[in-house]
Amino acid sequence: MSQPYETIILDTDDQGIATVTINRPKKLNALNTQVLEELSDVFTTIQNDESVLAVIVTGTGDKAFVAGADIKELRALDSPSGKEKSRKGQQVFQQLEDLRKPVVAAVNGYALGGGAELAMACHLRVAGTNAVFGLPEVGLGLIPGYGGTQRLRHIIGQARALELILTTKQIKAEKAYQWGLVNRIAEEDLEEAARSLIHKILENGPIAVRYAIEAVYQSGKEAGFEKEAELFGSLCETEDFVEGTSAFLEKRKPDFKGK
Ligand code: CO8
Repeated sequence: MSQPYETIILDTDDQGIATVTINRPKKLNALNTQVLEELSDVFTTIQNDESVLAVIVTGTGDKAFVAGADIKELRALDSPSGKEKSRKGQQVFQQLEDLRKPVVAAVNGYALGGGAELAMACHLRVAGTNAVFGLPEVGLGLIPGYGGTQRLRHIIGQARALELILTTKQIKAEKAYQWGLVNRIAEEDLEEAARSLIHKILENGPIAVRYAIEAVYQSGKEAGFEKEAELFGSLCETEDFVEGTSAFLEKRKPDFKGK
């Protein structure tokens, strides 16, 4: 699957892993309106394509994942248009988070502002050794506007989230790993590390993986318990559940069919 986007490269391999590459290397892959529109389209395509089993999000080049929202575009915003742009970006990133296929950010350099927010909207994050995370917005007289105030707090906790947002300090891969912002650091090939994480996930029951993502993202403890029980019950009716438990009892590897 390959689509004619100008600012995105979408490639799907024969194992059903789609790679979404933000492709504006001359501007360090900064997110302008066109990138966001194309991303929205790409995420819809991926959602509707059953042959796509998992997604990697990354940026072109070895310097930046995404260096933020396009500051040149931001400069022209006023109150109504700023709010609208923020809402639009939130929606696009939510489309990504709402994919019920594992989404892994492969962070290949600067992930600043909207770039850090994009990585946070992915389900998991693998950092290259050159990854740098930061939320520079208050230094521009702004705040994170693509969901970052909420997601960062969930991922690393309120105190560390506030420290990053209020000081605008940048952290490298090692610190991001210590703080739980990234799941792994790729000591060698970043793409390979992201793929290996995905392969590990795809060994498991596909419906169970989908439902696990759904349950973890259900907000509110009571609603979360309800969702968990409902999905657990549904899984008990699947062939994968019979296969997974039988394989354990028969001391063999399961052969899941996603049914
Ligand atoms: N926007 C636009 N252009 C950018 C951006 C950006 N975020 N980042 C880099 N560029 C451009 C530069 O202007 C430069 O272009 P040109 O060659 O035409 O002058 C080119 O990319 C290369 O950049 P540098 O020369 O600056 O490269 P350096 O290696 O010297 O520096 C840095 C790399 C440190 C990453 C530096 O480019 C930088 O600090 N970039 C800006 C980072 C930033 O502040 N990002 C946050 C933006 S705000 C944001 O993301 C808000 C999100 C929420 C918005 C919600 C409502 C819309």
